[in-house]
Amino acid sequence: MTSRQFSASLAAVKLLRPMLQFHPLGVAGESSCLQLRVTHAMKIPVRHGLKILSISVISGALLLARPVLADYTVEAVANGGTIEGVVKLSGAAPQIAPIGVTKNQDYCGQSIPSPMYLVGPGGGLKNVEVFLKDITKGKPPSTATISLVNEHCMFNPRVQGANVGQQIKISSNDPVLHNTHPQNASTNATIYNIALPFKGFSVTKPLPAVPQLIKVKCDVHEWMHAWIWELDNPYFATTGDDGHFTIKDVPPGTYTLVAWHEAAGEKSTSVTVAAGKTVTADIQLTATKTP
Ligand SMILES: [Cu+2]
Repeated sequence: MTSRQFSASLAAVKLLRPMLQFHPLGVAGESSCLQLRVTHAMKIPVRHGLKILSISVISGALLLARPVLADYTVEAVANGGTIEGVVKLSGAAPQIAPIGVTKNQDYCGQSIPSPMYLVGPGGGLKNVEVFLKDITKGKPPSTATISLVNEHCMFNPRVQGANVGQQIKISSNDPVLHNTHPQNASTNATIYNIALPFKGFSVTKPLPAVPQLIKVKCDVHEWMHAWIWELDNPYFATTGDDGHFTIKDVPPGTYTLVAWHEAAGEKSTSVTVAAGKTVTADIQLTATKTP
């Protein structure tokens, strides 16, 4: 880090200090100067929804045992089935005006196309989170660290799924000050609030111990939003550019499949999975809500 970057960091911290609430469980992972270093063993209490078998924090390295999800049992899935489909909007997508950029216009530009309704050539809707709601056993939960990047004055990805027990790497590819402020989408309770003062800065944090829909905002750029569906089972997928999704290794049975979109709302449907078979579950959402 150069002295100029360091000075910029200090200025950013002073600016954002009133807004920042560093989470007591948080441990910065890759940040180079604002990193919180923990050098002693630390006990973390067991919380509802997640039993952490053992945690040791030694010289800044966080070692986590695999979490045990409260209402989900891991078991081998032999000859599981696949759920796949395409999420579409019924009717044409509403025309949403571009975002008017009000800050850092020299870098962010004057306007940014709205990412709300991204409809592919075949009518598929991007950024829909599709997941099983009531599955209680099956393949192991996801453990990889998920990523949320501040990039071109937007968050990337805009929507993603995750499991309780996963960590999130929050980073910036922009040479402007951002902050990343995840909140419980129902209560607006702050989960943590991370300042990202310069390009290349990153922080890795644990996701909350309780499954929830997380809404992420940047307080510097009010148009920046992202959503993380934190779930207690690994059967989820986010639709891509063509609106398609695939959920694999599902134990045979009948489940509730939920599709959620930030503006088109949520729809549930029943889906029956047979051993070794693929079941198609195409979903239509209605674009009733506009900003
Ligand atoms: Cu920002």
